[in-house]
Amino acid sequence: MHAWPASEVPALPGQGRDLRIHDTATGGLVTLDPGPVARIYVCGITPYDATHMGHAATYNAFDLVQRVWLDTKRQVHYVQNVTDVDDPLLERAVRDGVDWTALAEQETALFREDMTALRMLPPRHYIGAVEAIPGIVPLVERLRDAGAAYELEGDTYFSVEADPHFGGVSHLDAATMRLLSAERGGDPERPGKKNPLDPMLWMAAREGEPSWDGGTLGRGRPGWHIECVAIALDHLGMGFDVQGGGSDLAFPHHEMGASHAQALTGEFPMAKAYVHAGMVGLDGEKMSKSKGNLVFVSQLRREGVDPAAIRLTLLAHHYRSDWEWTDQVLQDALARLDRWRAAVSRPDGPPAEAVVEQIREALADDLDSPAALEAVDRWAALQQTSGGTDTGAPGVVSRAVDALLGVAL
Ligand code: 5CA
Ligand code: ZN
Repeated sequence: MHAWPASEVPALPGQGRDLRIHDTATGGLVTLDPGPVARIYVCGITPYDATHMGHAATYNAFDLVQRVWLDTKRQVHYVQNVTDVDDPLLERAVRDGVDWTALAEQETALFREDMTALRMLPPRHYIGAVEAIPGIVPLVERLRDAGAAYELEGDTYFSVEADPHFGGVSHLDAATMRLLSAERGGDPERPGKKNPLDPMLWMAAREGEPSWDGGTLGRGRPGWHIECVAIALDHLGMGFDVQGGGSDLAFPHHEMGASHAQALTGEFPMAKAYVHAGMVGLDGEKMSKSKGNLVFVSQLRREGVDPAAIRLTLLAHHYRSDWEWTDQVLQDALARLDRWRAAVSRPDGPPAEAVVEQIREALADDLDSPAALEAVDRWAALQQTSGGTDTGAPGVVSRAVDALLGVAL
């Protein structure tokens, strides 16, 4: 699958900083030490509806990770998937009487447009679940042959007991895991499973649903967690730097994925840091496609809202906090964008070095984007009240805001 075009990332004077970030698995901040090529896997969308502000906020967080690494002159090897076959997508297609492949293609195309408009840097590899199937089947066969998977009425399940580190990403108790598993695509109530939490690796073909050749597994389609593991291992290998997603992916998705990978390779851990973004809500509830309480990026763009203001709204919230989308947060961002644009549209101004360093410092400190915005606010306020004589300073600030925050002034 193709990704979307990259906006240019201006080079900045001075030195980038190494990223310290919160890792769900250890429950604390870790300073990442990637080699010259940093490796990151970010879980992509299930394309049955348009990109909403929750998705955008999560992708914004991982875009910042990329930008901090690029600023340290590293290359970034970024992989993202598209869950282009799964229950919610098939259910929506049936509900709306449309072809599921057409729905997936249409929503993926819209996602690319939204990401481009928001200046999110594209992944190097953008891989659909369907195109990953030939790589998924042998992994499931290997797990089964190693005794880490078993068959139940034609379906193949992963045995969570196969991974001694199971539970090490989310650290949840069994009752909570069971509850979340039922809410998030699992089937803990199904009789005959070895452990109620065991997730499906390969689902035997169902009447009226698409299916693919599964070798010795029989025709069927892949489970959700093995999809991301197959794509991540294929393009990044074990021990990559960050696996990212929203906090609703910590369990079961990232927990199960880590277990699949660890059982497959005998290595630990799959990712050096598991990074999770907070949930964006609307009217007191998590924004979600299934609840339908959504503010879409594409809708705001159609209404003529500057994508830079949408991006500033996301940046005004710390990525780990849960927050509410309101008209006010967007209005605040629009006003900030006006102030910043006015401040950089002069030939000279207050010195820019300090503000560049403050943005760098804030982002390197667990992606503290609100602190980064405040640093630019202070510079813009100074420009407005007393100005300055540094020729070219506005250009430097403008390039820093672009390179580190993805906002074009
Ligand atoms: N395809 C899978 C991941 S492999 C999936 O979860 N797709 S999704 O479309 O449901 O979500 C895409 C990303 O957006 C995930 O990282 C998810 O955690 C995040 N996300 C979904 N809803 C919200 C929300 N309300 N706030 C913040 N992030 C969200
Ligand atoms: Zn995923």
